[in-house]
Amino acid sequence: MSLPTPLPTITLTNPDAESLVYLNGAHLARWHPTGQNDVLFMSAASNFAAGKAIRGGVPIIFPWFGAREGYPQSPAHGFARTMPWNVINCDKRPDGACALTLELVSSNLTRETWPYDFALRFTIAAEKTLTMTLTVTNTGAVPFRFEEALHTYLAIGDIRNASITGLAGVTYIDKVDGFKRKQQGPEPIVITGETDRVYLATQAECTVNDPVWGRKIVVAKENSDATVVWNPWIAKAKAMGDFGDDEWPGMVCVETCNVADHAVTLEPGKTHAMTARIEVR
Ligand code: TA6
Repeated sequence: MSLPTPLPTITLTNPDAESLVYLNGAHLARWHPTGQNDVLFMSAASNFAAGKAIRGGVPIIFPWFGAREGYPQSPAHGFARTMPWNVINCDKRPDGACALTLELVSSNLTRETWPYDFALRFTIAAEKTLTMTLTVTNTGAVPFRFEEALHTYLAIGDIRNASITGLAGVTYIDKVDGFKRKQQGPEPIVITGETDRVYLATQAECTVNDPVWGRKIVVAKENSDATVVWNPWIAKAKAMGDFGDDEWPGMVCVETCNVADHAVTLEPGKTHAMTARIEVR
């Protein structure tokens, strides 16, 4: 699928994969391992405009997740995904692949919304495996508490035939049932309706089993204590203007994050790094 590029973009190409990153939000929009279907879902109805969220790929969520408590006028999922990031470098790694690093630092604009000083760095190495690391540094003089997520949209053949393993027995917040806390059973997760769950106290690797496309997508992580699983299903898909009414069967979000009970408090001068590692088996 070719993506429109009205915004500044960077294409990463190596023998194992091709990827596309928008500087708007440091948004990895495409990761296409050689010989595979695209692994990241992208809505055909997505916006690609400065200051607007992109509906697919890997939105970077910071410094709050979902609605901002006490600030109804704040945009959902923070401001990092809609701001322009700067390219810091593209390091050739020992294995020959390129690791691209982008940065977003606090400014008068961000301080108007969130009164802290920070530096975010996002590093992507997109080859046979996709490795993404989001690093948060407190560059100010006071501690701050933040939520973060790599809100990864995975492309699958059909959600109605897919299942997700790795979260058996884990407690989750069910956002489509009054934010009640429930416990996941031992069986693989199957999606039969709008599903929006924040799994807590889990560092587990998750596997999306996709029999329609005959593949498994494995999402491993470091320094992340929560995982979100989301599919909008029929009604929510229709309600989203930047998401096709018929696109919900072709995607599932498995999000690597620190949110809710696992928001991070960072002391001045300290750094926190969260990594997601995705591969197709
Ligand atoms: O991560 C799942 C979620 O929080 C859902 O509740 C849904 O709102 C989704 O994110 C998309 O959020 P967005 O702000 O991009 O429309």
